Amino acid sequence: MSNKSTSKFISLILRHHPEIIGIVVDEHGWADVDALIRGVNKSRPLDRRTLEKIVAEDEKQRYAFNEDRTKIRAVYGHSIPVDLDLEPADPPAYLYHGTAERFVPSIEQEGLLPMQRLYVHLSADVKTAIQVGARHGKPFVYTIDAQAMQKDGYVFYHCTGGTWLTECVPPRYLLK
Ligand code: HQG
Repeated sequence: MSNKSTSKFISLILRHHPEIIGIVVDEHGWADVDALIRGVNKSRPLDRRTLEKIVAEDEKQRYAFNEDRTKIRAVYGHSIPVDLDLEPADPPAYLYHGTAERFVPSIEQEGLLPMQRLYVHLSADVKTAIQVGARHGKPFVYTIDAQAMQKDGYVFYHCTGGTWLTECVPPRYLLK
């Protein structure tokens, strides 16, 4: 089993379904590292060293350990209700959101909504946004007037790794 596939499985557990390996995440999204390793081992091999490598080398910095490295959480992407202790941050003038072409009519009407997740996820660069959109079909990238949103009182959060979060993006801030 590749580290990439194990990483996807860990994302699924920490963001959406800790119960599938019989673990819990606390209200801040933290799971016990030993419990995670034990749980993952029911279906695929994972040792501490490999987990450390997956976390350290993840290109989007999807995971974080707590200070004493006994706990781990996903940095973004959750559908389970967790408080990630996010601090509001000043966004760049523009952010990007990659979606699939087929969602465009609905997005034009409603703006960007978090759908199954806690936040709308935005990218700092177009290349990443294209990759995010391509997960859903033929990619379509929106440029978001983040500066105007912030001026109007919308709050942004910056995750390690270049992902930005906000609660919604009304249609008037979507530039083409
Ligand atoms: C779309 C991955 C219709 C939205 C990525 C997206 C990201 C609407 C889909 C992170 C809509 C939800 C999240 C509306 C939004 N009508 N469709 N009003 N508003 N949508 O997977 O942003 O690689 O929940 O455009 O890189 O694709 O796993 O969100 O297409 O950072 O670490 O509804 O997950 O991170 O899809 O992806 P998702 P996303 P990882």
